[in-house]
Amino acid sequence: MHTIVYLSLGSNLGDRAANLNVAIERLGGLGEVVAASSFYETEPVEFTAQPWFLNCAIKVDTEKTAEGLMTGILEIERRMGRRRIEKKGPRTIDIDILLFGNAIVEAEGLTIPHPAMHQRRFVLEPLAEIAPEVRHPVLKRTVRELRDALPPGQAVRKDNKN
Ligand code: PH2
Ligand code: MG
Ligand code: MG
Repeated sequence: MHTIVYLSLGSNLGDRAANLNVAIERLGGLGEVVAASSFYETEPVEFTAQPWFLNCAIKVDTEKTAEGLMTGILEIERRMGRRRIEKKGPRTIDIDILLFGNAIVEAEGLTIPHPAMHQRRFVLEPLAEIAPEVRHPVLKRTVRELRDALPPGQAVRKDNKN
């Protein structure tokens, strides 16, 4: 069975653009990457005392289960030198599953849709570039509607270098 999934990628350590590109290439081993947003310079949120991030969103057509995809993602993060020292702190790469088809998953270590995606401009701005009409299966709002409903704040700028 094929499922269309949307992932959020972020990096704020080392060569951030190279890290995103390597991650996108490796995610091609877990399915077909059918779309990728631009890269965006984004202000850190939640844990703010850290460098700015480069974020993007991608669309993947996968035959894996959500759990199988998560296992593959954790392996890619680990191989790219991700060290979980501080929750939400600086990282070479972070790959989050935003949407997995219309699935609603509440398992230990895996919640889909991503529980904070609708509050984060660094997620919704890149996602709206590639999937404005996709509907959040719990909130029943499109990505564009969720993006437009965000309160002001959380600086996000399209990075024209990438
Ligand atoms: N990721 C977080 C916490 N804060 N801020 C930005 N701008 N971009 C991120 O990817 C990010 C964050 C936790 O994963
Ligand atoms: Mg994250
Ligand atoms: Mg993560």
